[in-house]
Amino acid sequence: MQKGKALKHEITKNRIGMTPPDDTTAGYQVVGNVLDQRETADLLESLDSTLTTRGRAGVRHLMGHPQIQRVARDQRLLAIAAGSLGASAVPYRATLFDKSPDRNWLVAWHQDKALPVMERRNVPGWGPWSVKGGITYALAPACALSRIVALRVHLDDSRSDNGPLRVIPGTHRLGLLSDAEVNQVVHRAAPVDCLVTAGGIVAMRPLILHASSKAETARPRRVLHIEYAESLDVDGGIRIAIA
Ligand SMILES: O=C(O)CCC(=O)C(=O)O
Repeated sequence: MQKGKALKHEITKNRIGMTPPDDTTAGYQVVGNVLDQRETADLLESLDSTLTTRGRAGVRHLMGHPQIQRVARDQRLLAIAAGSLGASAVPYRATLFDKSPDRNWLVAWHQDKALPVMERRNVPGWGPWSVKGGITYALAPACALSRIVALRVHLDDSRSDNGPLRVIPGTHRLGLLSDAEVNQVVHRAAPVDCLVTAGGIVAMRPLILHASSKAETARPRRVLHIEYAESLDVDGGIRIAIA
């Protein structure tokens, strides 16, 4: 089936099914009230006191941060990741996305195609390669990315006015899309805002088309984005790096 037709079929199926979006069909899932208020406040306090330098959109490569490691390995998060990947799910990368009045940003529609790796290896389907913040990255093939899920831990309420994540359900099944294909799909599809209160989690497949707009209010929207793999060993000796 052509990609456009596949998407239409996927969206129709979701509408007819009228089931709440789940990871298998929609490529994302909203899970409310995972961390309680105290846990969210402690995490924010710890991040505020330790991550004093932030980039335009936040801070990347945070898996070495003790409190983030603890959250990433929390049984509640592992259980959500296991729902997509099976019991071997392992966290490998953490990023803080910090959208606030001081740093108000947007991201255009895209798929997450890059994986951090231990070393460069010439394996078909992998590349181009790059280095970001001292970590080697490769664009990965769709089969490797289908064994990844990201859990976005919300540290603030994510509302329609503070630049929430927007997704186009089902698009993770379309494989790797070119820029022209992304434009085509976005043109026809109805995006969904992922709204959740602080302490809730949005699970998302890396290939789901996603974007976010600038916040229209002064409310911060901070999200800890933790990625999990079914296994750190992926393809032809390539091993995902902890970053
Ligand atoms: O948090 C956001 O608004 C965007 C996140 C994003 O673009 C990403 O995870 O690739």
